[in-house]
Amino acid sequence: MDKLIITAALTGNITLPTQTPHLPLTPQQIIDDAVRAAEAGAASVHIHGRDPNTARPTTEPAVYREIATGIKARSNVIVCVTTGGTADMTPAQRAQVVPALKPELATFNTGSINFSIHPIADRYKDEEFKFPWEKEFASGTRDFIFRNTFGDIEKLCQIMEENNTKPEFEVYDVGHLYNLSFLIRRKIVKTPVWLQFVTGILGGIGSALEDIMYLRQTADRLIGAENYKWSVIGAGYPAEFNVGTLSIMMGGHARVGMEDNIFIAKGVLAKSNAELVEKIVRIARELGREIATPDEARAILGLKGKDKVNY
Ligand code: KMH
Ligand code: ZN
Repeated sequence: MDKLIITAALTGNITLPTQTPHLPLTPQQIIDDAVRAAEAGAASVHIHGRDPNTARPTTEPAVYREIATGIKARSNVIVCVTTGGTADMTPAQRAQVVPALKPELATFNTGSINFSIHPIADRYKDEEFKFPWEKEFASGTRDFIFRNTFGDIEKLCQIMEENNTKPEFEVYDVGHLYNLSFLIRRKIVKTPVWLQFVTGILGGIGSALEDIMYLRQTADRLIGAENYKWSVIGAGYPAEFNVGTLSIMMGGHARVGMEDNIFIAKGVLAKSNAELVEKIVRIARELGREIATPDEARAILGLKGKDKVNY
């Protein structure tokens, strides 16, 4: 088995500041958390930017540049930028960070789905929200279609290729593997591919053992076991650690972090992203799986290297 690539997803764009006081929000907090997560064992950090004044998710390239530059100055960790954006952003706006930063890795969402966090809005009274935008932001996702049409995907493929950025393909359901296999057959996407199976999102596949097995078997059948590396993102607790453990046992890789889950144990908030990384490292060690350094992860994934980014 390859050494384990741990990704830390530090802040995301669906976790609300109201949900946890430990969510890094400002560029400096995100940089500090990235460095600590890397010291704990993360080979890659997945970053989203937030407006420094309002904490609202943003695709403003200057914010991403500040975060990526700050991380690069202090750590060898791989920086994977999001192209996910939020409900009010067009696919073109979501992609603009790729030509701006030419990162080693960027997320690539492989199909359109309902993507909703509206039940979270119902958990809080109006006066409990920390920021004025949060309630509407969360409840508005009831009608949100996360748009990733074939047209959007083709454009993003071109942008990624032009900037020599490797896509981290986010697969939220089995149909997304069929989308990817179509793109591979049409030679729009080249193998080997790097997949993240995202489970437990309201609108996508669940986090049951059978779901993971089925994603894996379908990827083997459609893409070929030798043509991809895979990781898992189990949204929520305990899914983050349950599907992570399963992936560690099966030879896949694992993502943890407050974008996906805010708990370190049942009802106990994680105090930092590093704490979540430390837990998955402990699980991996118990199961005899070694942890990949950033350079080992670069070799496993075939990345261009951090001397070829534009920040
Ligand atoms: N914005 C969410 C709907 C990614 O980072 O690429 C999904 C998302 C995933 O942001
Ligand atoms: Zn993300």
